[in-house]
Amino acid sequence: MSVNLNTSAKTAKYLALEEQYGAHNYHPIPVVLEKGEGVYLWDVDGKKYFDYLSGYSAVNQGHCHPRIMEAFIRQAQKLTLTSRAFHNDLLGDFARYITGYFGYDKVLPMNTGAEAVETAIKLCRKWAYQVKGIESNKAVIVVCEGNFHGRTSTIISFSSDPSAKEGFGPFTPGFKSIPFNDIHALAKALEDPNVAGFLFEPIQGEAGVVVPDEGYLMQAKSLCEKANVLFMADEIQTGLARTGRILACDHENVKPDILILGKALSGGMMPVSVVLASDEIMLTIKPGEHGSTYGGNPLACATSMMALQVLKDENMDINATQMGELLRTELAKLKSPFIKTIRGKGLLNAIVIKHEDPDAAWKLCLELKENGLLAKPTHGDKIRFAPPLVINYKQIMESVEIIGKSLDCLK
Ligand code: IF1
Repeated sequence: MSVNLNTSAKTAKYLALEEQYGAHNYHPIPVVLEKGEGVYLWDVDGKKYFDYLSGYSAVNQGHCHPRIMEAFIRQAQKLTLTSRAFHNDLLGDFARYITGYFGYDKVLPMNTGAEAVETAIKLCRKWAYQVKGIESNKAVIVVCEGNFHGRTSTIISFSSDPSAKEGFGPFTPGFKSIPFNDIHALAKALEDPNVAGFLFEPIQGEAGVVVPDEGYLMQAKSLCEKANVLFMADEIQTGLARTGRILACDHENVKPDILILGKALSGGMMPVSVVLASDEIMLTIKPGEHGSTYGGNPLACATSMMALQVLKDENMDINATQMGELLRTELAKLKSPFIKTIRGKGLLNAIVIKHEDPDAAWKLCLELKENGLLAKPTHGDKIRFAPPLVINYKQIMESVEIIGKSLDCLK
């Protein structure tokens, strides 16, 4: 098996700077990007690539979408941040727009996905004590093994991935972990009267795009309703048309009690996240009990309203469904001995590599880079294929040709 490691002198210069002055908290594919447009990225040497990661699904609308960029630039020249010490002329419109878009009473705006997950955890606990009547500090939130909800100390407290939590203790109590896609395990966990919420990803992204059985979400929602437990969907990665519906929960017509969004909420322009819920839940948090400096800033409001609008205007959910089916079908046609599994929904897909070399997925990604397609392995043998939702038939076919050619490096 040949491994392509050649990088240009220009690229090497950038890599050296990061190595010298940046924390070593990532191991990126050795490519230095300087331009993005739609499904394409260009590196500092002018080489063009298909983006098959989409900023971990933060760029669903395509890089530098013209309408989102225009809204971002227009607002950036006017007013970017007031803090919540004062009102601004966009937060009210944004709140009305996004609550109407998803069908909730209220929105609490934050910035990163992890902050929105933390907000959802705090809301769930407040609701548990004030509304459900659980004894103070006794609330339990059920989570799933294989989850990824962010990198804060509380969130990694309930991670099942040793590399995410090793050496970061002590951990936050109040979480119970159960196997994902196991409805009996959930039913058993909900027998505990102190359970306040069930936090889940409708499809587990970092775990390697693990799609639950048909009906799992519907049954889970029903069990939570019967147990008076909040059904809390982390749609930070699966939401916003990525899986072929505006929300992955829409595939089973289940409505979360708490909906958590981030990433593509700004079309990749800036960190914007939200938590959506009913008045009964949202109003348990009183003035001064939660917030953030940038949460609900006017630039975020203007940008995300447009980012949401273009999803609908350009039917990106329908395109994700059609192009996702095409991608999985064409990958299967390769009949590669090195692909064990092809799985996904919409344009959130992954292949599982079959090879005796534990680094095969990484080496394949290096070859893909050489051939003009950027992707990255997750958990060793899985490679996520998640291009922007604006990808078209011709681009999918060209991508599959690159993937087919690159697989030869594993011979
Ligand atoms: C990294 C992947 C990881 C998320 C879900 C919350 C967050 C994420 C379902 C937190 C963030 C990012 C984080 C990034 C890599 C990527 C990721 F699954 F998308 F591939 F890590 F698992 N809920 N996912 O996926 O949102 O605070 O990052 O805005 O940390 O390496 P954030």
